[in-house]
Amino acid sequence: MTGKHDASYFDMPITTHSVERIPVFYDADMAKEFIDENGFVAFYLKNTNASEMLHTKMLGLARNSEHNRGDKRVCVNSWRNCLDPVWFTSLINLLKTPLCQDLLDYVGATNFFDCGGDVVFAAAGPSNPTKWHRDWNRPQSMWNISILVHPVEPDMAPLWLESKLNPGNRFVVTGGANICLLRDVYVWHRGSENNTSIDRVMPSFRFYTAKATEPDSEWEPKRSSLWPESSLHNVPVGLLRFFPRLFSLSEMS
Ligand SMILES: O=C(O)CCC(=O)C(=O)O
Ligand SMILES: [Fe+2]
Repeated sequence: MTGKHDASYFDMPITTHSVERIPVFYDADMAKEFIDENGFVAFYLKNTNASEMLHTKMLGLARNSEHNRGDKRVCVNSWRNCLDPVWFTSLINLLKTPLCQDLLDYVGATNFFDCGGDVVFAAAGPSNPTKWHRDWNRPQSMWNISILVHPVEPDMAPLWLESKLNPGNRFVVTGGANICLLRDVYVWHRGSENNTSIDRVMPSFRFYTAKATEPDSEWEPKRSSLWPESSLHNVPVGLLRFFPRLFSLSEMS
């Protein structure tokens, strides 16, 4: 486990009381309680082969991209990914998982934003993402769901998170394939080193709440990456509420 050898471990002026592997929930009430306390929660994706296909797709994408997050680290965030059937199928598969829908409703993150996530190639050392940070300047406005598409061990660049209400409690996102992590991107987190010979692939999907569009919320610079209306098509009716602009279009027609 990361410790004294990792400088970023000491970046925050907070005494660390505990580090534990993130618990994975099946029960909605317990999951919601965990979110209230920590600002994130892990749950299981319905088991399909979507994860396997997404793993291959995302790794291919990252291998053809520049290392834009530091040496051996690639972020592939883009709304365009969802024009690809594999990404799109994975998104639908995620949204069809009842616990996932329930939790997105609970936190009010029912508007799809974009998808991508990071690949941390084998033997990737420290980089900016391995320092403690927040992704947005406002709480409860953007929520990210990351999917473990392969088992992630403690030395395979897992994500670290700090509890919202108990900052001394830290959680490491390790475990088997099909574990999903829902997190408020305002929660403190960091990546870690990959000390294995296996590439860590962690696709993610982002959803925004009404709060995201409030003034001074960094919304304007981010909204340019929103999926354009003209590209929205073939979304199953039950899932339309996650695509508000398409929903208003279909009501008009
Ligand atoms: O993928 C990682 O290990 C860290 C990425 C990160 O900080 C993020 O996705 O916001
Ligand atoms: Fe981040």
